[in-house]
Amino acid sequence: MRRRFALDLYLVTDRAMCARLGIERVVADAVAGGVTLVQLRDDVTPAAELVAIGRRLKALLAPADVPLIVNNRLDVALACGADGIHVGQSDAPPAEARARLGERAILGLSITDPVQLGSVDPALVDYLGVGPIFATATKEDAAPAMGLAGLAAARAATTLPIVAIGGIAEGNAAEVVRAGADGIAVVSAICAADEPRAAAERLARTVVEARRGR
Ligand code: TZP
Repeated sequence: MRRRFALDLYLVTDRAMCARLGIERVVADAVAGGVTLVQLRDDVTPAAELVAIGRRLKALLAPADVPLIVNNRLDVALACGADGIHVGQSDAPPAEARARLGERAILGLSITDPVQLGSVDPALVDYLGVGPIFATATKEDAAPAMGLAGLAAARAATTLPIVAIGGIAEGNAAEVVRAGADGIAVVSAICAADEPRAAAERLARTVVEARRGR
């Protein structure tokens, strides 16, 4: 059986943006504000150091029952006891990630264009990270923004849960949910906020209200 998760407000960490307050403080504050899922995303920190960070985050998230997902790095995910893994189109294939992490793990896959949905096995993958929806300066090699129309096309083409990502902030979160996203994933809107907890509270409220009005 898969571990339970909620995509409502999905925090993706950024090493540089979290440096001011420290990643543990950012994550703890964000969860206190309503974040429902946390992804440790870091392609530069050496594995041993990232495993130690992952273990500390796991311990911090456990009382709130918020799962920890590791981006791309299967070995790190396994070693720190993460609840799941998120892979991109050019990372390890979902079948390999599933085989290595087991049936309980949460497995997310990035979709940068709705045409990629044709090769997704819904029995393997638990949710889709769809984006970038809007332009973002956070990911240097991001694909072109697909806009709300791209998100709506993805929504129409799959029954898998969708978390939208890319350029999402307080001002546009509601329209993203109205276009069919089950939740929103953000980096800068929380990691670079002066007060991550207050930012998370506002975003979480926006998601809930937008879903109610759908
Ligand atoms: N994948 C697609 S866009 C993106 C990732 C990791 C970065 C999103 O960052 P932000 O700051 O929320 O726009």
